[in-house]
Amino acid sequence: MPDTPTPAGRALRVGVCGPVGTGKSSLIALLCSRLAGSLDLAVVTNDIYTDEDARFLRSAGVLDPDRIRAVETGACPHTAIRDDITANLLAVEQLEEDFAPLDIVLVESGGDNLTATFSPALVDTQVFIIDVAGGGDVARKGGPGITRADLLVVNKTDLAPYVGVDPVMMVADAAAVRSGRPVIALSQGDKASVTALTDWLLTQLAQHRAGHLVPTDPGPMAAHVHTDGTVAWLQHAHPDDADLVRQDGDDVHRHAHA
Ligand SMILES: Nc1nc2c(ncn2[C@@H]2O[C@H](COP(=O)(O)OP(=O)(O)OP(=O)(O)O)[C@@H](O)[C@H]2O)c(=O)[nH]1
Ligand SMILES: [Mg+2]
Repeated sequence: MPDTPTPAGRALRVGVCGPVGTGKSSLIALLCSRLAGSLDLAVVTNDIYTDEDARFLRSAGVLDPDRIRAVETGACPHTAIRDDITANLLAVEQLEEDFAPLDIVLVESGGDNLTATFSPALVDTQVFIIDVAGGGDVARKGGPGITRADLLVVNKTDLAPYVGVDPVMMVADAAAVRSGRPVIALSQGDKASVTALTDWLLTQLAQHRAGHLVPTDPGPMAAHVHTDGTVAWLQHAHPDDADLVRQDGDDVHRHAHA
């Protein structure tokens, strides 16, 4: 892909989050092995107590080790990607400075729970990963990552027969709560699924470069129900705090608070 400057003047920042062990590092290693020959990539990992994920990715040999930086959160993983993103932002910006011009910086969250999502101030687009080994019902449990991440990956589909899960049903369950947002059933060994993943990322990059990618916040909060029965998500507070913008599906409207 040509070295096209982006309107933002920086790399596309991609968040990867999801519960512990669902395959975040493996997905990043996969993307690096597929794309590092044609794109300039870098990675920031988050671990609570160690730099284990960064060491895993360096040892995978998919990227120059200097392009993989670790943030040790020392606290709940979601804090460092959502509430106080300073350490992550500094790591991303340092990589962008050291290896300019980068095409993509991938940020791996520490393994967390179904409520963790990235702040849109840290990443331009985000992937949430669950896996079949976590149980076929996980996709139905909802939460902001499953319902509103830019991409949902249902990983390790090769394990489905061994854990008694129907991956087609799991993807259908996920699709039913995502209002048309994409879902990819992935397995490291399934070429078609890996191509679907890389195609999604390249499309995001093209949109970023064209200035069409608007980071959206999956939101940290649970859905709530309005008196008229519509389900809503809290989007953001306005500076004057007089009212809030809420979003029902894709229909944004104003909503005054007492
Ligand atoms: N069978 C199978 N195993 C996979 C696949 N992807 C990842 N794994 C395995 O799942 C395990 C966890 O993968 P990781 O990539 O370390 O998961 P993670 O989400 O980064 O884990 P944490 O960072 O500790 O939360 C490893 O043993 C991987 O080899 C897959 O597509 N199929
Ligand atoms: Mg990991």
